[in-house]
Amino acid sequence: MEQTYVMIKPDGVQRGLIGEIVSRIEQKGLRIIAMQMRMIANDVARKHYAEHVEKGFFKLLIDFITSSPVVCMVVEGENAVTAMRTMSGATNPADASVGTIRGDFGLDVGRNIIHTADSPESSEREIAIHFTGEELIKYTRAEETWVYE
Ligand code: IDP
Ligand code: MG
Repeated sequence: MEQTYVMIKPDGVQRGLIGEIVSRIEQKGLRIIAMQMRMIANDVARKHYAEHVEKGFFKLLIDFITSSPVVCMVVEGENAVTAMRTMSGATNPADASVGTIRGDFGLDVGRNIIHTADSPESSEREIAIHFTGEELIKYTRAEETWVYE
């Protein structure tokens, strides 16, 4: 089982998409093992997006992600990192396929609704930024014998 870090961004929360997104994650068969609504502090945002510090959009990205509540999650399942990236769609909603979260609900790269870690290594790094080990809940979903062969 793999874990991935997922965050519904301020635009997703403000646009009333929390339920829709959580529902898609549940319906996929993935297990949400941590979830909390938060205001992201500036230093946490800078750590989270450290790889983009040199980019022209960095300041706007930090201002945006700290501007309003986000929903932070850890999602677990077989190939959870790839599964969540595929469900989220391309970074720019203009390029994202219909059926993906960004493809269905977004239009602008700076308002692309959801963050999902891009690799198992990024996932581990991001989970450690946003959650403590004790906050990750170990359990199984009753339907998992029907999700996995
Ligand atoms: P990802 O979210 O699909 O992993 P990244 O390249 O890691 O995409 O970029 C992080 C976030 O920075 C994007 O989700 C998007 O919100 C923002 N971003 C990326 N590229 C641009 C851009 O060219 N202009 C404005 N914002 C951008
Ligand atoms: Mg990224």
